[in-house]
Amino acid sequence: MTNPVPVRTSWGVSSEDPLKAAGGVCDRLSPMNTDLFVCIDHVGLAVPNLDEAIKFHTEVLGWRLLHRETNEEQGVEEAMLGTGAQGAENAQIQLLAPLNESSTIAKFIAKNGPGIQQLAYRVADIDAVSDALRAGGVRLLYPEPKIGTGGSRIQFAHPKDTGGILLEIVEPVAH
Ligand code: V0V
Repeated sequence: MTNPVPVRTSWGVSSEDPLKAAGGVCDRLSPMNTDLFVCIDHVGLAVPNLDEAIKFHTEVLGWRLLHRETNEEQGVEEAMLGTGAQGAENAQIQLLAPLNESSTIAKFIAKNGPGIQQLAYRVADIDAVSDALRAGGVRLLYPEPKIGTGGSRIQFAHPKDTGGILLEIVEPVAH
């Protein structure tokens, strides 16, 4: 038997691989532990006025406007912002303004005021991740993914099943 190699973790130094040490717990989680989540794609902010929010993010915070579009189905006018270098896996900020009064963003602002509305994870295969989430008892909002920013495929998990966060999963358009 070989000696265990010390492993540094955020909670200290263990003499054993923490995944092995967790044993049965990791075995049970293994279907979800397959790196299907690529990175944080974006954080979505509900804003009452898109132009004003873009102005604040570009002129005061120094972020760059990368993309702007209207998504009628989702009831939003939106903008994506990134930092200077903006590597492929750097998270973006998504500004979401309501297109009309029945928009989910209008309802969110009426109830909570402007602020963080969603957290979006990028995934490699949205169908596989949707299956895994459903198998884990998470309710998804749509039977099939919808079209999101730039033609991506998007799906949402209900906040009641994710610890109070509206979780979006995004599969970008393949290039
Ligand atoms: C509602 N709740 C939230 C929430 N919205 N909790 C955390 N974050 C949010 N954003 C809570 C709310 O406080 C209630 O809890 C409960 O869920 C039910 O809320 P509700 O107000 O009765 O329900 P609705 O009618 O507002 O619907 C909520 C959902 C809706 C999540 C179903 O917002 C939705 O369909 N969202 C997905 C689509 C979306 O957000 N599109 C805009 C972004 P209590 O009070 O009962 O405890 S479009 C986009 O992201 C694009 C295009 C993209 O990324 O590409």
